[in-house]
Amino acid sequence: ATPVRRQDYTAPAYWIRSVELTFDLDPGKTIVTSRLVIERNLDTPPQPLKLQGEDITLLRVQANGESVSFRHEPGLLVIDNPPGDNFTLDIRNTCCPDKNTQLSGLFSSDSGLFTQCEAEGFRRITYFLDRPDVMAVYTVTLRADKKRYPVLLSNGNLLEQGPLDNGRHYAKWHDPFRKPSYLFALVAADLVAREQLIRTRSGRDHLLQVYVRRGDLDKTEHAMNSLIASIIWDEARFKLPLDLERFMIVAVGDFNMGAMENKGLNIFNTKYVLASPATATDTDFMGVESVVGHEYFHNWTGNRITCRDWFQLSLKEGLTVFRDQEFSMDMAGGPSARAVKRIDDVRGLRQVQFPEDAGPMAHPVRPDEYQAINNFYTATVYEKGAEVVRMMQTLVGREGFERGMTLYFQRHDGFAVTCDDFAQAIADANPGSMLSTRLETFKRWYAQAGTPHVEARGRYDAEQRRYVLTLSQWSSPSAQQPVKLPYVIPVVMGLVGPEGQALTLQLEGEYGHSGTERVIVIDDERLELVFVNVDVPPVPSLLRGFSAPVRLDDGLSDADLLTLLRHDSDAFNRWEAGQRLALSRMLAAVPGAAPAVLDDALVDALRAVLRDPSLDPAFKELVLTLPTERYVAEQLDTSDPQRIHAVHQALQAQLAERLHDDWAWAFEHHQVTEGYRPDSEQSGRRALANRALGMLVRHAVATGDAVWPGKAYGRFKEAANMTDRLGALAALVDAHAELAAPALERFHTLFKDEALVIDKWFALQAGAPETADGRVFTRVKALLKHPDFSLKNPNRARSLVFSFMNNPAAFHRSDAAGYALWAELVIEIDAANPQLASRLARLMERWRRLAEPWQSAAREALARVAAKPNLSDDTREVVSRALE
Ligand code: B3K
Ligand code: ZN
Repeated sequence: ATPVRRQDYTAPAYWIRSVELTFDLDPGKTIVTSRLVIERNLDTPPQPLKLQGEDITLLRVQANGESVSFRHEPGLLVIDNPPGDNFTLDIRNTCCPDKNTQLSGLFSSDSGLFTQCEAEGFRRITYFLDRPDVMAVYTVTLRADKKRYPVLLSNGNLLEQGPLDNGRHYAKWHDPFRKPSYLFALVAADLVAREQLIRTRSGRDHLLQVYVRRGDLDKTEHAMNSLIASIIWDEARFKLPLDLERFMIVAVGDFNMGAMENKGLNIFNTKYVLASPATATDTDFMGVESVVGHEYFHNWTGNRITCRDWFQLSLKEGLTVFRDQEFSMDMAGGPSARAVKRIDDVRGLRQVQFPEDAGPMAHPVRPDEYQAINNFYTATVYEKGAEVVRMMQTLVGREGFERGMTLYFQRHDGFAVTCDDFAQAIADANPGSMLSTRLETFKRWYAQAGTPHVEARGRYDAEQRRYVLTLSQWSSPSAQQPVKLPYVIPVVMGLVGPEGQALTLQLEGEYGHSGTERVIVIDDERLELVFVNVDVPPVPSLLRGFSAPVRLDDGLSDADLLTLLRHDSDAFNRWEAGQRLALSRMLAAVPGAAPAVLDDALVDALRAVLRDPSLDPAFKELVLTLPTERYVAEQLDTSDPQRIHAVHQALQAQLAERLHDDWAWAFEHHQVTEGYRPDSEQSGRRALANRALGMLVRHAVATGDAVWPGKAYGRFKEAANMTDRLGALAALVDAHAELAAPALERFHTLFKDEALVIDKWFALQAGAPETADGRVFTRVKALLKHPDFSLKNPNRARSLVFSFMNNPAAFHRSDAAGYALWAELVIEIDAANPQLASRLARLMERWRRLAEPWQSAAREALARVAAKPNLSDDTREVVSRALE
């Protein structure tokens, strides 16, 4: 396929002002009737009307009620001579939900019919100008069998409903807000709803509904609470009210992603709606809260103001991720819980986005070209995009950012705009700020791909009581962008004294500055700062809270890092210091053959954190978690996955052994005995207890002791909630304890009817640490044939296949059997569901970093997939970029 380029954007030749749709719904053949009120865009030269359509069959087309001549081009219905500048177009076509295995457009899932239109799914329903800058008002009539599909939903407000002949019924919906086609949705299914009436600040009443399958109603309370919390939060923080009389969330079991923000009718993967203490973990509860928040926040950032074109995707996604991160932080509570959330987010960013930005799929936050738009729903557009918004907030302050948001809505509400428009609004609301004075430089964050490097070096002059800090930045060139220009990088920093005291930050030439933390801004290749009145040699604590998405080399010694780990007032940097210490041990051990060693200094420091009564359990759990194998691999130019695994395992074993008594203490002292609440306080205790149990069982299995495995089994059996139950099960499975097998069997029997729990059952087994004799791989092969396994359901496919392929030592086998399986599955899945297949394909994109024999074997597997003639554009783009 020829790539689509950002520079080629032109305004649409026609506008569609209103749409009337009628659906005669049937899973085998649905008839769609569409009446479009069309207006020529007089700013463009006269040209044919070209409507997109894909996998649909045209029955009839008329203009102004009369026949009109038309022709087909690939993917298009072309009307060369429309009757004038204003006309109505009537189209009738069919589509087939049952055959729609891509899950884009109108598709069948067990409980009914659902749609997914972002990015280009609407054209799979009917012919349309399927682009986000064409916004219309929709009126939708749904007709379907009443017994099979008792619930008929679309965007907006219900106008009327009633019976029809032959056991059918209908419902008519009207959405008063203009919207692009990607926000259209319908649902026809056998569902029940949890309902809640609320009155918002302005005194308006709203009906909130969460639709699920019969039998799942008891798992909807948390989603409803999260929705209410989101509504309250957006009004309080950004003065953005709910603008709809009715707001619906619908859960569906077959879905390619997490959820979709269709106006007034969010459609969700069941994974992000259903949660009960017995079936969902604390992490699942948090996931529901953040995704419900995310989709709700899109109502303003995405729906009220949408994207001009798909290159601007981060306009809505980066901003909305930022908003959901802020929401989750505010929900989490105090400073420590906020820091835990931030650490989690940064861990994700560095583990997924940084590698993406250094690999063949690297692209700017605002991409310049694509082959398949669905490949650009990436960590760069989402998570790095959110970091760009966060940096804006850091540069203009929280209030300044809120002012900027207000201006953004004043200027652009109801329109389809660009990332430039957003940055301009935030800057204009903050004249004189570093964002406004350096806006063009700042916007390089949108334009340049890759992760910048920042180097920091300090020099202390005891005699002059001065500390000179030099900061410099550089970025590696890439194929598309051989020259990279400097960025605007906000660095939140402090100076920490040897006893841990926070030092006052006074720059040369300043008088009376007394703060101990400030934001310094690097806006060129180099910056030198001179701090005066510094009485002791300081340790710099830079990039606090990870204030910019960069790779920082601060040259700190172990002693410096231990000081930060002990004392830094910034929880993020405290955690980071511990990670850096552990990472350097691993990196030192990887090249050699000698085993990795956890030295006393680090063990003592980790013990001190674990035992510190002033720290939160959730934070302790993060500090005592080693960097992942994947993160270690990313620090190396060439990686040997098996060696990294061996080093990782060796350090884990030492951590288990040397802190044995401390783990036992931690386990005993962090039990939650009161009723289950999925809040940060309780979940922190459960996380630490589970981590401790994992360590204790690991050590016991290694030493042949049966006590802790027995305790874990008992806990697994008696657990009052899924977090504890899965934690105990994971302890047994990860340690390859003998009791793992009976526990897994029991777990399966208990939850055989809970699809989301069975997903966990698969994922746990596929993600366990691999053994020398390849037990995990053998298990995965067997599980692929398990009667409960299916590649058709994306959640299930992800639970087994993606978990396995994200498990480095199990996947990167020296006999290449993991890669052979990868190639086979990518090809098989691609034939049915290209979006899912291309996600799987991407798991191989870092192959050039692998040492031999893995590298050659990976190239061969990629070549095998690339040689397939009928590959989808999605998968083709991924494998060909990987092989370039
Ligand atoms: N906007 C959707 C993602 C659509 C993905 C299409 N391949 C969900 C979200 O980001 O909220
Ligand atoms: Zn989103």
